[in-house]
Amino acid sequence: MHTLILGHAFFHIKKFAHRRFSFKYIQVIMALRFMTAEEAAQFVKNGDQVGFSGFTAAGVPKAVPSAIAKIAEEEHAKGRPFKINVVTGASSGDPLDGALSRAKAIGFRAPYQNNLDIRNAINAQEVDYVDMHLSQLAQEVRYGFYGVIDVAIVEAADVTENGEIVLTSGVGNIQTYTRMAKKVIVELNHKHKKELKGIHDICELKDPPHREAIPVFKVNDRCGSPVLKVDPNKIVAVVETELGNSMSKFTPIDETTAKIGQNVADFLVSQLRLGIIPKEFLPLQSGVGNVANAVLGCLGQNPEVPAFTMYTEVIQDSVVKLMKNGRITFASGCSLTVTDEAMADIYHNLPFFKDKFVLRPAEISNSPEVIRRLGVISINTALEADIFGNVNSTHVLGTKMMNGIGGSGDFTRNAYISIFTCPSIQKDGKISPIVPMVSHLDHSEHSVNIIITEQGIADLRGKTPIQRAKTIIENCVHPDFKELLWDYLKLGKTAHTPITLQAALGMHIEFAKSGDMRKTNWADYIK
Ligand code: 0RQ
Repeated sequence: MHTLILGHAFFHIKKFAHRRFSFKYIQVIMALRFMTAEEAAQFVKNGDQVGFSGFTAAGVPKAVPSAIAKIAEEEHAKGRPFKINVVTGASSGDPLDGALSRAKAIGFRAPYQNNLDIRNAINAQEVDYVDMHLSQLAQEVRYGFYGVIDVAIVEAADVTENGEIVLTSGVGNIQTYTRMAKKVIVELNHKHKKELKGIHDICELKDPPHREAIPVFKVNDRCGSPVLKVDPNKIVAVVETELGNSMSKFTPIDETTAKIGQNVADFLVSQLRLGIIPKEFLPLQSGVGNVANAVLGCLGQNPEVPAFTMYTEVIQDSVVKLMKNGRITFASGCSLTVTDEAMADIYHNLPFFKDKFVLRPAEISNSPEVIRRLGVISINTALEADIFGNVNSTHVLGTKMMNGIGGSGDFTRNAYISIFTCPSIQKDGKISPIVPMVSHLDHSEHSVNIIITEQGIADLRGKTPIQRAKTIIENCVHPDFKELLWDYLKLGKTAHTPITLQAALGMHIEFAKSGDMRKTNWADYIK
């Protein structure tokens, strides 16, 4: 069945001789196809569509993508084309998006990225980027919207001869990529322990007309298997690594972020007091970054808030901390996007953490069905929001792709209460993220319930467009921009949504012209 590469097997057994191997394990090692990342990368050909495991930098293969990038550079130096299509769970890390885009080796990319090099290539139209809801890619690949998966590359903490794989710290869409792929490459990462087995819940949805309900009724319900099952005949290579995720540390929380975090926590407590949020509380989803950390920190400290759960996509360091002091009782996600220190802490206290986390495929962690059923409260960050409650999460000044919509749409559209946060000013006060009309639309007024800046809270529920505009300007806009936005509102003729077409993007036009939205003069637009 398998080609036995004995030389490599013995080399690797020697290299990792400090580990205690059972006879069975050695048998498995010898049965599998061990080779170097460079050798494994040869299985990937120009024009292939490659599906990678993981979500954010967590659980993403590292050695083989970098080796593919080297092949691309060599091919380009010889004047030959070499590009692949890259599909993942979400963003990846520098060894994947960074290395491959620097090598000009990515033709097509979906569904999300947050890496400077690939962002520049996307905005230069060198990479075809499809920015999409993270819950949808696996099923759309299955529907055949994106053609075949030639190779799937999966990071594993353990692999058996039967093709049972224990994933590492992120899942993504690998259940679909490995099942559909013609070839599978395993990166066996010894940074992770096979004792992680049990933390994952791997299942794949059936497609219509056979789709069934997802039996997740509580955040900790399981509906799949602790291991990823792969046809062992498709495993063409196993590459051993010891590479960490190199997750960047968070910058210290500044005054603005702390105030936003406090405002979100105060709002949630107000809803708890009113009985809108039940006394047991509801599961939270929070995006990545400092605001999420600040919100969780404030909620964690508030004695009025009971110990709570998370139904989210990315589990960050702050969750690990709050779990240790009993403030978070369970977290369901798609990845442990934690620093190396937090990961080491999880491994050190694995028996404590193991029944408090579950890592699921993105189509389950971000499932609209489950999010709606559980009553998840979503908290995400806006690049800009308009006075009527529409939100832009993705495009700087309407044109340049920042990261992508990620899971923010999956959660916002289906949340019990959807919250967006942003600071009231950007770029030394020259930009107001609250504008008359968003320059790109990701989340519409129909899905956005609450907008929060460090200035205050705008509750948009049950309000008409004009009432929403007044609440947002009054409560969320920075004092430097309040008068400008009140004046804009006065320009509007009586209508359900009183926009003034010729001025609606005036603040963006002014920024493009002078570099400062504060200089906007409405008279320039309504001559
Ligand atoms: O510019 O980089 O030059 O300093 O944009 O802004 O305030 O640092 O934003 O890092 O919190 O990210 C929406 C992008 C916010 C993120 C977004 C400029 C600003 C700065 C970045 P510099 P900040 P953050 C969970 C759910 C979509 C995906 C998502 C995101 C830079 O949260 O990608 O929610 N969300 N996923 O100065 C012009 C404006 C601007 C602006 C900010 N209005 N106009 N420039 N900037 N606002 C995660 C996953 O899905 C995995």
